Amino acid sequence: MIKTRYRCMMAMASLIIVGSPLCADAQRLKKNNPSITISPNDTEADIIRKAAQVTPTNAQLRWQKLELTAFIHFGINTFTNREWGDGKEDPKSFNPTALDARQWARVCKEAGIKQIILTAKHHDGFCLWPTKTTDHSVKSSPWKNGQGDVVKELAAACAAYGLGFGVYVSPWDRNSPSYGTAAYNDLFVKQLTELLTQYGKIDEVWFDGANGEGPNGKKQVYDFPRWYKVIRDLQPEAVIAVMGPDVRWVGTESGYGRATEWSVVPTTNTSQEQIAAGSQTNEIIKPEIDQMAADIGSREKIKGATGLVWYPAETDVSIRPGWFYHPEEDKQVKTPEKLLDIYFNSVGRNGVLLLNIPPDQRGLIHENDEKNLQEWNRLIESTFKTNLMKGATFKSVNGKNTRALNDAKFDSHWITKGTDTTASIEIHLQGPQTFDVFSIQENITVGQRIEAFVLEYQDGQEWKKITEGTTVGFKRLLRFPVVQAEKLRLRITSSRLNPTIAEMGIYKLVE
Ligand code: FUL
Repeated sequence: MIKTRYRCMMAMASLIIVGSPLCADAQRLKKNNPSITISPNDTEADIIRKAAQVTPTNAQLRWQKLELTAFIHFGINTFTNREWGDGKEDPKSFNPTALDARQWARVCKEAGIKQIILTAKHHDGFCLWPTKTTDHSVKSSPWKNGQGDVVKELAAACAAYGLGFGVYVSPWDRNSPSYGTAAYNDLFVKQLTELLTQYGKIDEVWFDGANGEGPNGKKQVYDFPRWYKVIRDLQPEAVIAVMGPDVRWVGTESGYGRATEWSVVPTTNTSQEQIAAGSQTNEIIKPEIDQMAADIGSREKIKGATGLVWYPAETDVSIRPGWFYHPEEDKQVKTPEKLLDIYFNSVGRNGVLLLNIPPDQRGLIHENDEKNLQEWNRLIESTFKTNLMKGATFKSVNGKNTRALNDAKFDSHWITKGTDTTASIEIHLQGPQTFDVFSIQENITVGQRIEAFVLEYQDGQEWKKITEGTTVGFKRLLRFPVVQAEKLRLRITSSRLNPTIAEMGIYKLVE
């Protein structure tokens, strides 16, 4: 007995980074289980069960709960009216006349956005902070006589408005003479170090994959493992996105995630030995998956994996056609209705929305963007203000803790008893209600499990389908033609392990 416990404790200690379902005690005791190994002896059923027990790290959970985040694309391109600079721009062209980072933070805050990521350096290599690594930065610009620091101003504004703060640092640098050589990786480490040590807490570091040729005609070999380590050492609570191990790109720039969106994905680039070695060397595993594939985590996809990793989707899109501000696009700002559709298809599809709002040449978010964001926020807030399921009575024969279904607490949950992976919950509303939105959330701190569900209403003696879905994850939102009913039934028809529900609700869309 003592021996078994000792073994479990040892397993936990050595597998903190990669996680492993080696023993049940360790499973129960461990808080996070962001990756799991698959052994050659595992059956398909074992793999499915393991997938259902992969859970986010604390940083990933914090990030997922944000739901709405913003990108600020701002830099030399704002002044040259381009999307991609070539690095030959004169720093003197950077000259915002009324830059006010507090306005950016206020507009975002009022739109319900919880975190802002700034393009500290885009592909043109121009740095928005006075870096010691190059003169191609704000310090060579006329803005504030070369004394300004956009990163500092936005970090302070985010802190003042209670928003998270992150940096986009482009690995591709079309200005740096060392790009294409090993020396560039050292320069990049210096730039990262400045950004991660001089501006307080950094919540997200965003790496794009673009990779061109340097002055020597060679493509840069990016030293991502080294860069990840710098970030883990200096800002251990930050998530590293897209070309990083914590957050994946949803695969399009349209703002629309997949209807079936798994946060657990297979690794095949890492052998079991590598994952095991990683636990000793703190190696960071980034799953090499095709982020654009239609299916990334189904039973079919995970059955040949050597490991399983929590790797959730971030859905990025710009409020305008371009990522940077262009005056000719002032009338092409996405409407509140379009933004609402994006909300339902990003946040409502188990993703975090990363909405780009590019400031103009004044250094301000344009009035048109602000207006549409305010109206978008009104639509969301007023729709989700009243949960018409409140006060309902719930009946689920094989479920436990029905009280948790709408106690407005994400960390409590309803779950099936025994080994049941399907369930039926009858919902008796407080009188007939009129609604056209269904919201459901799993408690992802125990894993993502639900694979299929149906929502029905009772019409006389008959149960009629309102809507249905596949994955749930952190949040699934569904819209449908208006229904009036007093009795509903949720049937979970497939799940990888005991399904959980953290919260549930029905709402009426507000116009
Ligand atoms: C892309 C970049 O090339 C775009 O300019 C933009 O920054 C977008 C978010 O990522 O890959």
